[in-house]
Amino acid sequence: MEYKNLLFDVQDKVALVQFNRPKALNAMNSETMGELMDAIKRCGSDDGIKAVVLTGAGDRAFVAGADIVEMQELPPSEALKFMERGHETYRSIEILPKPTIAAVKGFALGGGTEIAMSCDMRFAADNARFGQPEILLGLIPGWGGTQRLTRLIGIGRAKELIMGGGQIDAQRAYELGLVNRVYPMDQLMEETMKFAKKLAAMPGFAIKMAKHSINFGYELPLEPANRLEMECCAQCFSTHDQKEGMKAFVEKRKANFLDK
Ligand code: CO8
Repeated sequence: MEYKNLLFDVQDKVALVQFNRPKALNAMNSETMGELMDAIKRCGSDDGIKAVVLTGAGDRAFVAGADIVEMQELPPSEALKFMERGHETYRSIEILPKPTIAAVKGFALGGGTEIAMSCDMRFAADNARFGQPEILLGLIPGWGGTQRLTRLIGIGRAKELIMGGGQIDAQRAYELGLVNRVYPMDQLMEETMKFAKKLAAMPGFAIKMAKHSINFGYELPLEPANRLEMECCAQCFSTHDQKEGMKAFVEKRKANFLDK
């Protein structure tokens, strides 16, 4: 698929997916949503890709939300379809069996904060702005914001942001646990790519099992969640990389992981 609104590049086994609609601050329209879904499928099926970074091209925006111009006249049935496509796409990011990092420069509002929250980690530039301002448009978050934000920062703080419609800066997002790291703008991409390449060099099956156990265990009571963890960990013992990792430790040398 040719992309009109995304840039797609692979560097050292890391896919760099950049939202690129600068005139609309990378607002998410239905065309971009289709391209994003395609890009995520590509990341999942290409064995040469071991980690994914999502970011906005330029410095002004990650994604400034759903495209308000496109959605303003939608009847509820069409709005629902757009929401379902968004949920499907964002969920495909969340459960991609490879690590994902959102590198946020500038505005990540509404659907932009929601995409970032579907990634495993969020690294922010010091100019990043987060928020769920949908209330100011007479609606509520529709791509997972009421749920993922609540799980990430807690119910009271999520209600404050969603009902108040305010924006927070990168430092506040860090304090709330919404972002993992904050960097000066000119260091964000270098540091994010460095960490993504580190993840890409990890034993891929163990990475997949860690993500699976966290994602699917998180909503379970502790007992079955711990059982899921044990089963995921036990499966790692079937891999070359587990044997190699332990052998290398015993032989006091660097492990040579083969991703199998
Ligand atoms: N949609 C469409 N166009 C946008 C959007 C957007 N979300 N955000 C910015 N733009 C456009 C502006 O209209 C403007 O276009 P133009 O130059 O043609 O006038 C251009 O981008 C630059 O924007 P500004 O001039 O406004 O730049 P500022 O620096 O003054 O302000 C802001 C930047 C604060 C980001 C401001 O543009 C803004 O508030 N944008 C809207 C943010 C927002 O409300 N986002 C949430 C949208 S709703 C949502 O995401 C709900 C998802 C639920 C799914 C529902 C599915 C049906």
